[in-house]
Amino acid sequence: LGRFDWEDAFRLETQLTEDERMIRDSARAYAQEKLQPRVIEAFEEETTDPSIFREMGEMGLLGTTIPEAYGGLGANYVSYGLVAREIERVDSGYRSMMSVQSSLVMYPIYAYGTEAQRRKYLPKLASGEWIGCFGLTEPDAGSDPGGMKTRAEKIEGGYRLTGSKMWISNSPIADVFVVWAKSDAHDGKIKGFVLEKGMTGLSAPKVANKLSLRASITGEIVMDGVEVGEDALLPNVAGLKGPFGCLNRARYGISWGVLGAAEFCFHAARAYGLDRKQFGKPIAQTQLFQKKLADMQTEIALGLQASLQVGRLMDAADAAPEMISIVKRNNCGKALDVARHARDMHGGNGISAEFQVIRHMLNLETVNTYEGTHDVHALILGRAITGLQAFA
Ligand code: TGC
Ligand code: FAD
Repeated sequence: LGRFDWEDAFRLETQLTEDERMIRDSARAYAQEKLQPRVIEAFEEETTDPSIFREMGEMGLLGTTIPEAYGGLGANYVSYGLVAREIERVDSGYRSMMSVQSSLVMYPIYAYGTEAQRRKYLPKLASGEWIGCFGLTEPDAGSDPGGMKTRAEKIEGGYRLTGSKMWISNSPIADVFVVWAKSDAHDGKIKGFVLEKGMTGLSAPKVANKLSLRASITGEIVMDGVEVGEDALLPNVAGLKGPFGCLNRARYGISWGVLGAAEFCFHAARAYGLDRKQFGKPIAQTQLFQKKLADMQTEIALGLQASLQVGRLMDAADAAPEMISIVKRNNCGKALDVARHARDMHGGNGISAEFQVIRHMLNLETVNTYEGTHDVHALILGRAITGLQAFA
């Protein structure tokens, strides 16, 4: 008979290569030693420490999949997922900072940019010297990014960008802005542009008083006739498939990340239940408590196997976006359930910052919404299942 490890039900460990385990272990050590000690205060004070980007850069955690020639690690997508899981075990906001920089800023510059753009931006983004942000969502275009109003108007030698982006991770502290706009020089198609802090007409005010993801700074991007040269255009993609190509990668990373948060909550609930006694016995010795733990373990184990399979297919350049919708949607929804149950299983202590489960629960509300809401991913899958699109 095989042995059973409650922490690793399907032996994920044995399905990873030595390189993948090494990257995972160094991400875990960094997250536990450097991020865990500051997260409770960062969330409480709603502050983001920009030096985290440099620290992550030093550890090789930014642009994990970008080739070494541009400062990345040249690792595979399974490794990227494992990094996301370790960072989000501490906080979804820290994982957000990492995944925006890696999948939404470095990836489009690498995949759609010129050689000059790659050389100019990627090494400094990989080291964390520069902080990046990704502007797709607008006040009136969230789930429907094709409805964006931001325009790039052709001017001599370049473009003039006008419009505003909303709910943008990292934007108030960003040096590099990847923004998406409808370009009149390209038949009104969506094109990507790389803007830089300090450009005339560009500002990024902070969105304050979030009650979720408080350790990750969020802002707007306001473009009031920002003039850029031809060299700001990402030439090698047009249309929504540009931003979606980035989102595929970030959504996949999130599918691993949220399971890190769920594992934290599962482990915390188990430890609490073994320690806390009511009616003369540990609450972990009651049937209801054990059922909740079993549900948590099951969803986490199944989710990890699914993300691993999608990661292996991504590494073989054979993953379909619908597969990513399944794991993004299901793992986020299940992680949120796990966090809500863990909060309940801690009783009154569950609402205290010190026990951390309520922070994960609050964060996961955002993660369930951004990068395509739970329902929007259901509609993407519904379209694939029926051939009928139900968005509009
Ligand atoms: P649709 O007609 O389906 O597609 C338009 C074009 O895009 C192509 N495409 C894809 N390409 C690559 N990967 C994908 N996943 C793709 N999905 C679609 C498609 O082939 C087509 O190409 P072409 O050449 O024919 O033009 O577009 P639609 O307008 O009907 O889209 C509907 C819908 C709902 C699927 C889509 O708009 C959607 O996914 N909405 C959700 C929006 C979203 O995810 N926003 C995320 C913003 S960024 C963010 O949240 C960052 S948070 C990060 C953090 O802090 O961690
Ligand atoms: P809406 O699209 O208005 O949706 C509201 C509700 O309506 C949802 O329940 C949705 O599922 C539902 N709905 C919408 N359309 C349909 C439909 N056709 N059928 C049925 N139900 C529907 N964006 C970026 O570009 N860059 C970032 O870095 C970024 N970071 C973010 C950070 C945070 C903290 C948050 C909260 C958001 C961030 N976003 C970012 C934006 C995020 O991607 C959007 O919030 C998300 O895509 C949803 O858009 P919306 O908020 O406009 O909601």
